[in-house]
Parts: sequence; structure tokens; C-alpha cells
Amino acid sequence: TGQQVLDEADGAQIKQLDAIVIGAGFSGLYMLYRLRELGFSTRVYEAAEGIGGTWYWNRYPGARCDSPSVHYSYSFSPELEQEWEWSEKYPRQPEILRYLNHVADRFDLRPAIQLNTRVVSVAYDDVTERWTIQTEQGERVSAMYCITAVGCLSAPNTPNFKGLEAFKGHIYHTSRWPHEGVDLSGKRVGVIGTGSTGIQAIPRIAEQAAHVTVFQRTPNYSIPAHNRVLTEEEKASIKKNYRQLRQSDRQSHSGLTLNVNMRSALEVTEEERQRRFDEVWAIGGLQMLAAFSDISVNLEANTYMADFVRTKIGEMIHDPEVARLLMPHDHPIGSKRICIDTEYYETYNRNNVTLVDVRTYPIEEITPTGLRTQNGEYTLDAIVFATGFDAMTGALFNMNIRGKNGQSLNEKWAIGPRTYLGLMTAGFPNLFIITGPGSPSVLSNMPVSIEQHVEWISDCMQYMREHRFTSIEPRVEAEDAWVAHVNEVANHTLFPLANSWYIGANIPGKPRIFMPYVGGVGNYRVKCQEVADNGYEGFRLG
Ligand code: FAD
Ligand code: N01
Repeated sequence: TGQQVLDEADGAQIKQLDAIVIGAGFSGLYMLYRLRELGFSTRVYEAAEGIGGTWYWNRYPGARCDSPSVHYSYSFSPELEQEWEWSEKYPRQPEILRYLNHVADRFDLRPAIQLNTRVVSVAYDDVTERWTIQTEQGERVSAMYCITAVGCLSAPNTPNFKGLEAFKGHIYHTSRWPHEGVDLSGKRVGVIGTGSTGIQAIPRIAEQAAHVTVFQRTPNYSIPAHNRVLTEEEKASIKKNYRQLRQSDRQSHSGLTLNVNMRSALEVTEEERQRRFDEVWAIGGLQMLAAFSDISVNLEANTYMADFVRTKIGEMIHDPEVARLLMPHDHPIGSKRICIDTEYYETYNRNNVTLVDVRTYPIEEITPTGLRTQNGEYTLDAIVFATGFDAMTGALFNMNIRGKNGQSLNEKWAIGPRTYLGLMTAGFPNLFIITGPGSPSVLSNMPVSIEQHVEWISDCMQYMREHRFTSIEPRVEAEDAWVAHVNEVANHTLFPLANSWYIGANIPGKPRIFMPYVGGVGNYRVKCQEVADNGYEGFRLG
């Protein structure tokens, strides 16, 4: 699809499209599907050798999602829902990747996806009012619309430790895990990082390696997943009830239907509180934070739960000093992404696992034979970086996006991202951001948020076509008001109390701004719909 025109400046052939989509994960695939259905000539550019995004890249041992499979899937096709069968409550990475590949085949999406193609610049032309992307290979493509589907957790963060290049063993980043797998048997392995990824990977690595040394800077709260194979009855019941389930996910706070207790943790007796905590611990997973209505907003309520989890950690770990080190103490529970594990804490009872506190004694350097902290040296054959991502803005900034008058997105957002509804930013007409900062995105079960964004964007493009508009961008006042609202809502919660990647604290020099919108998936959806129903209120259409 699309046609070629000659570039006046250098005579090169430039493909002309209606829409360019960057990224072929959950977001890019559905965006392509919708735009193709609506008859927009569209092409997807993807840096990886395969589709799947997060699930293509993150192949570390133990990788799986912690949204239940039935919720962590597309809802747009009832046929797809009926024919696909999830095997486990929380599917492993290969299963999710298989699912996304199935979607690409089933809806014949591959012909419009160009793999192995990293976009390195995205520029708006004030005269033609079109976007031109340039790929790493030098190909240029022009379109009226550019839609970024580059992921909130796709730009890996590898701390620049002194001596990194001199290490004689192997270095791995969990999100760039070799496809052929890694045989760690008999190896002395160091793992840096104890976020969701480290917590999933460490138990599986410990089963293989001769010895695992975990370098922990901040202990995290982790809740047991209690993962299991889905029974035939469960599968049948899920398939029967998909419509209600999806509807309820869309209206929920987190994009995931949880059994939320509407009572405050402060209004019940100590016994009742304990009983409820025991109950949710036994269920496991994300249900934990729904134990009471005020866990995320009231520090006293939150502390009750945090104390409960610390007690559980104490009960699981044999060595009291190791238990003390594993107990989170510097942030409220849930103010960083809560971790969900399978045998994480128990792993520290193994005699081939050592926990090293690099908060008190920071990592000084990687040596040719291992790693040195301020109070010890560790000989290692391999180092695993489970050090996360330059979240939410990293992948966008890597593309050198320039809007009207050549304004750089990186400069516009230098002191924090500014969007209207997380969907667009003023000065960058016809550039849509899927799950951008200022939308619920990473605070939600993401397929629900992704579908809502994709549908809003494609509806908007259709509306523009029907009403003969060629340009849309937020009004600055609407953007300012939305940014203020995003901050205000966040300040009513305990989220700003943690040094999390939600506020950019994991990347040295990144501005400290709470990036996602914590107002809830259901409320946010209503707000976006109202904006559209009022003729795209807050946007300038031209
Ligand atoms: P991604 O899947 O990140 O895809 C973005 C794609 O864009 C990538 O393939 C990337 O290569 C490509 N790209 C980026 N920049 C460029 C460029 N310049 N040029 C070309 N291509 C580019 N969410 C949940 O809701 N529940 C979970 O349980 C859950 N588990 C997760 C587990 C892990 C290990 C991680 C890392 C994330 C998890 N997430 C989870 C979040 C997850 O990222 C989203 O659920 C979802 O997969 C995001 O899809 P996406 O298409 O928006 O982005
Ligand atoms: O990354 P993280 P992640 N020296 O940033 C440490 C999703 N996800 O890949 O906390 C020493 O959370 C850092 O320490 P500190 C999910 O949304 C979901 O684990 O900054 N340590 C931290 O311990 C998740 O939140 C699943 O002090 C350093 C770790 O590295 C998001 O992805 C699974 C360091 C990074 O933790 C990111 O998770 C996996 C340094 N210089 C991921 N720099 C599910 O199952 C960093 N660290 C849903």
C-alpha cells in the first residue's frame, strides 16, 4: 500500500502512506489491524527480528506476565477469544509470544510489518504537514499520521558501571536475553536488580547455576503468584463469560477486575484486618492491593499491609539477617510496581544463593573476574542485569522526534513529559502516542489500555477523514490543565513517596515527575469518550 514520490531535495524515492506505526507489540499489531479495517494505508516499522514487543525481547528464565491470561489478551475479536486457549493462570513468555504471532497470522498482518527496521528520526514538515520517518538503514517514509507504539518498558537501562567492558565473563540484560537460551549450569552468576524481573528470574537461575549472588539495592514487596494450570471447567467458563469480563475490566480502576473490598483498613478490628490479609495472601497476585479500599491512599492503612508482608518475609526466610535485608522499608507497599513471584523468598534459603546489600555498600566496579562493592569482591562467570528500563519516555526520546518549527520532543519534555490525555502533545500535530505518559498505561492491565487508545486514535482519524480535517493537536491550555490534573491526582495517593521508575528515579538525571495517570482506567475511558463526543474538546482541528 502507499505510493512513492520523489524527494525534491535529493531525488530519493519516498514511500507515501496515510499512517506510520512504530512498534509491533500488543499496541502496534492492533493499531495496524484497525487502520487497515478502516482503509488507511499503513505500515509498521519494528526494530526487532520478530513481532511481540515485550514478549519478543524479555526471554529471561522465569519471564511471565502477572495479569491473569484471560485478562491479558485482546478483546476485539470474539472469534479469537474462542479459538485461543490459555494454559496457565499467568502465562509464560513463550506462550504470550505464540499468541501474538497467532494474532499476526490470523489477521494477516505480516505483509504490512517491516521487521529489523529501527526508526531513528521522526520529523514533521511544516510545509507539507506530513511526518517523515527515517530508518537506521536510511529509508525514508512519509505519512499524514505517525503513531508511536514503542512501548513504555522497551528501552533497557544498563547502568554504566566502571569496568563493564573489561569483564571477561558474559554479561546479559534480562530484556535482551539470547534467543537460544543460556546454559548457566555450573556457573557463578551475579544478578543486579530485584524488581519484578529480578524477582522472577532469580529463583529460576538459582535452580541452574552453581552459585547466585544477588546484588540488591532496594528490597521490594513481592506477593506469591500461586500460578497454576487452568482446568477445563475454568477455560470453558472463561470462554462463556468473556463479554462480561471485558466489560468489567474496561470499567475497573486498573483494567483488571479485582474483588475490591470497599471498606477501609482502619475501620475494622485487628482480627478482621489480619483475616482479610491472610485471605488475599492466599489468593496471591495483584488482588493483594484490593484487600481494603485505602491501601494506596492512606499511609496508616498501607503500613498495616506492609507490616503483614514483612512478617510473611520473616516467616519464610531462615536466616534472620537475610530476612531483615529482604524486608522493604523505604516505600509504601504498592507505591512501586508490586512484584508477583513464584518461590522468590524461599530461594534465599538455598545454600547456593547469597544476598548482597549494595545500598549500604554500593557497587564500585565490574572487574575482569567479577564485581567489587565497597566491602567485598565477588568472582563471577556471568552477570545478569535485571536493571529495568528507561520507562515511558526512553523509547520515544531514542527516536529524535521533531514537531512544528523543528521543536524537539526531548527538549519540550526536558523537565517532564507534557501531554493531553497521554495521547498527544502540543506542537506535534497528528502524532499519536499509545499508552503515553499522562495515561493509565503502566498502572493498568495494559491490553485494556492499549485497546482503548488504539480505538480512540482510529476513531479520531476516521472522524477527521469524514469531516475533512487534516490536522489535530492539543491546545496548550488543555495540555496544561491535564498535566496539572495528572499531578494532582497522583498527589492524593502514596505513589509519589517511592523512588520508582514511575517518577523517573531509576535513571540518573531524569526529571522527577510522576508520569502515568492514576485516576483509573474506567474514569479515564469516560473522559476520553467525552472529549471525542464534544468534537474533540481541547484539541485544535484544522
Ligand atoms: P512493547 O511490547 O514494548 O512493544 C514496543 C515495540 O516497539 C518493541 O517491539 C520495540 O522493539 C519497538 N520499538 C521501540 N522503539 C523502536 C524504534 N525506534 N523503531 C522501531 N521499533 C521500535 N503489562 C501488564 O499489563 N501485565 C503484565 O503482566 C505485564 N508483564 C510484563 C512483563 C515484563 C517482563 C515487561 C517488560 C512488561 C510487562 N508488562 C505487563 C508491560 C508490557 O510492556 C505491556 O503489557 C505490553 O506488552 C506493551 O505493549 P506495547 O506494544 O505497547 O509495547
Ligand atoms: O525493572 P525495575 P524490572 N545499581 O526498574 C536495580 C514490568 N515487569 O525490569 O530499586 C544497583 O523495577 C533497581 O534498584 P532500585 C513491571 O511493570 C513486569 O524489574 O532502583 N541496582 C531495581 O532493583 C516492572 O515494574 C513483570 O534501588 C540497580 C532493579 O535494578 C517493570 O517491568 C515482570 C541499579 C530494576 O527494577 C520493570 O521491572 C517483569 C544500579 N545502578 C517486569 N540500577 C510482570 O510479571 C537499577 N538497579 C508483570
